[in-house]
Amino acid sequence: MTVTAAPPNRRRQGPRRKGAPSAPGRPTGHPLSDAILEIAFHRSSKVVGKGQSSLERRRSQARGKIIKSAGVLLRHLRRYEGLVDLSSTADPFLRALLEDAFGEGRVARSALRIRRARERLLGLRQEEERTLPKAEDTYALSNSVRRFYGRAASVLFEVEADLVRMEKASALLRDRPALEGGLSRVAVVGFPNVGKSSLVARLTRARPRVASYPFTTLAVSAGHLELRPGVQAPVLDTPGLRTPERDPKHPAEREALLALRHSGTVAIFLFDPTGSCGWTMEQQEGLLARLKERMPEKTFLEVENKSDLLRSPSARLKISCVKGEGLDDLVGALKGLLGSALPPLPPLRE
Ligand SMILES: Nc1nc2c(ncn2[C@@H]2O[C@H](COP(=O)(O)OP(=O)(O)OP(=O)(O)O)[C@@H](O)[C@H]2O)c(=O)[nH]1
Ligand SMILES: [Mg+2]
Repeated sequence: MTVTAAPPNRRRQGPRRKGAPSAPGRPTGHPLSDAILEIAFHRSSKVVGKGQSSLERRRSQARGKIIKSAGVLLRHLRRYEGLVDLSSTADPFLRALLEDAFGEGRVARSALRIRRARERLLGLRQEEERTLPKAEDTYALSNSVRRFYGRAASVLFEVEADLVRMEKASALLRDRPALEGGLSRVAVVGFPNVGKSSLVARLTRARPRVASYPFTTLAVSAGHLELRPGVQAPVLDTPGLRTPERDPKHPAEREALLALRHSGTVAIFLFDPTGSCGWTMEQQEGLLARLKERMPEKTFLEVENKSDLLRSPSARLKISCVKGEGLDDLVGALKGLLGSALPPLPPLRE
């Protein structure tokens, strides 16, 4: 659908037409497109024409306005299109997070629609540029500019939802860590409130929020543990997990599952045997058993936290994040398990 938008000096030209970019501050169904159009039209309103005669100056000005506004619009669309890295080299966890939040392929389709909108804009610009030399008077010239503005506005309005989606997708990923590390990426998982963030703070320089209530952590973050000089493993702090089912209701739990699925071969499953987290050992063991069933390729390093309060008779590693006990043993065990995921040591010099 093509609509006609008013040129930037529309206030002098009477009431705003249907579909035209709105006055600033006026709520519309396409605030992002409006904002971009506003910038483009404002910039193009500054264009002055050159030429011997008045008609030639108006012709050059009309051409300049179309080229300037198209340039601004194309730049903005290109920026939105590239807001999120959707290439096959993008982190699989981040891609899975986007699929979970927006639906399969939705963000990629939005990027594609924005690219098509750019192509359409380019086509419209060329079309209008071709008509300018044929314009015989200033009326025809301003008509040409107005037609371009209107068509450009229609193109942007059509991708408004896609622009919004790209912005939301980029905001979702903004706080997420750039997760390198591939196979050596270690996710710390467990029920809420068992001390996962406390452990990540102990093992790395990261300082995630720690508090005595469940779901303090709502998004994955990462710190780095030095395994040997120059080799670091990203350690992922994850939100608490209460169910291993594919589709938990809480988005933070889904994120924890995705982080686990897309982390390396070794994960730490953290228990709180004191029950002060709010869940019993039976419940925690049940969760671990289901996770093992669902992800048989993973090795879960089973660790009991809060040993300053309770040391159970189990054979599991015992740590206290509050006292800093047992952490060396934990790091030693991690290094052993991660051995094959690490790059080989450089050969010794003779
Ligand atoms: N006594 C004792 N308390 C601990 C220990 N580790 C953590 N805590 C406490 O347990 C509570 C939860 O710690 P967090 O590190 O926030 O737990 P979490 O697993 O990250 O919690 P969520 O982010 O909500 O899933 C806090 O009050 C911590 O101080 C420990 O070794 N001993
Ligand atoms: Mg936490």
